[in-house]
Amino acid sequence: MTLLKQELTNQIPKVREDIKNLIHENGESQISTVSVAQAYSGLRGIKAFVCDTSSVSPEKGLIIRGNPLLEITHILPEEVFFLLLTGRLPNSEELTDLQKEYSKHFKIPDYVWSLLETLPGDSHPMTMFNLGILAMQHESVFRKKYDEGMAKSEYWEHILEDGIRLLAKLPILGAGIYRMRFGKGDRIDPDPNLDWSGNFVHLIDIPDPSGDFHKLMQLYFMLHCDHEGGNVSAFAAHTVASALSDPYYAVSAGLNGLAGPLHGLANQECLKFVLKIHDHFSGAPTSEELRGFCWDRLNSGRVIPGYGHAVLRCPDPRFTAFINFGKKHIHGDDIFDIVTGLFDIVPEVLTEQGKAKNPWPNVDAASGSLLYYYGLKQFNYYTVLFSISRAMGMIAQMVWERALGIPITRPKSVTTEWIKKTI
Ligand code: HAX
Repeated sequence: MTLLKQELTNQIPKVREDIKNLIHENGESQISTVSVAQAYSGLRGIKAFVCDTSSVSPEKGLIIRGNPLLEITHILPEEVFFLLLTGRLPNSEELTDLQKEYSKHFKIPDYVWSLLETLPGDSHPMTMFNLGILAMQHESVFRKKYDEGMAKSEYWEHILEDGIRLLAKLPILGAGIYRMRFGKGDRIDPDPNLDWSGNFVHLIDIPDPSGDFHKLMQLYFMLHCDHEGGNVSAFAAHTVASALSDPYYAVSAGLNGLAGPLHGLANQECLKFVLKIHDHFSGAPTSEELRGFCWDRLNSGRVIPGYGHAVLRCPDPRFTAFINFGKKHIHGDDIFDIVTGLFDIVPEVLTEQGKAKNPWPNVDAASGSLLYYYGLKQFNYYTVLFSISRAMGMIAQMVWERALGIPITRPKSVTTEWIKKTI
């Protein structure tokens, strides 16, 4: 048994008991109401289910198990996964134990690569990535145990087992897709002595003499890990997993939502937008030129990618973390300068336009410029990186949902006629 599983085995009975008592004593207390406008507005702001892995404060952004994001940007993705699941950071023995467990499950079945090779050469990397995950559903331990008749109390253990096996493979799957899709030659074998992000850097084989690209990927994979439960990808994964579909089905479903331009695909759209500005002005424009470019975009009826958010009402701390990294490591780069220039202009422009409730940048506004700087220039690949990381949050949420016996998701929809009669 991994030390991570041991820790959860200790915690779960206490949390089960605590929640049982909470429901027993306060089960009828109201925590939210729903207005007619909300029913027509993507359920915005309705507090209707629980996610303890992380929370998002409109004024402070992402808080992971009580830790404001900017206070833990130094931790490894492996550490953040342990934190999401258990509420505390692993000690060095627990960290090594988890990394060792990952290294046992690096192998991606050959049929996955064969399947991906049959796709059209210009397939979107997210399609390839999600298909790869779905194909590996064949390997699900949860599914096999369910078919054998496992007890409900054991569900979480096999969700965790599938989750760890899947997480072990994701940087390898992602890097293999990068090499296949962009003609980078044969796949490279993973190295069990490298950390999760280090293996990714090793496998895509972008030269990294300073080690800064490795540091960027550690930060990148850490920052994107989770964003509470109500965003499109987490909620989709939560819903699918609630039907007892295994983590391969549920993560793939969630990531199909992440592939939308209003969600995770915004990082690709954002760099596209920045490169367009660069081409248009043959370099970094002046503030006035940038302002005019943003207004032209808005006046053509399009959103400014990387800005706005359904919950946040402040600059996203994930954006701040990336900008801090860029300011430390990148000097005299037009693309990064355009990104910082946009931060000076866009909030003002969006506020003047008066539509967006949050004029501030989100996570996707800065990440692409850093990847581009280090030589990862194929921007239609960027959402795959987001996905490799976000799977951690989805899996951590799923483990707890099954541990707590949360039933199948089934909110009630109503008809417009019903609303008119009822109000
Ligand atoms: N540029 C232009 N207009 C914007 C805008 C932006 N960046 N953000 C919001 N608006 C507009 C909306 O399109 C909406 O217009 P309509 O009334 O004409 O429909 C209006 O402002 C009100 O929207 P809102 O309530 O502020 O925002 P929503 O909660 O509906 O949507 C979005 C949140 C993130 C989808 C939105 O801000 C957006 O489209 N942003 C650009 C795309 C983007 O960066 N997405 C990534 C978000 C972070 C994420 O999930 N990453 O994975």
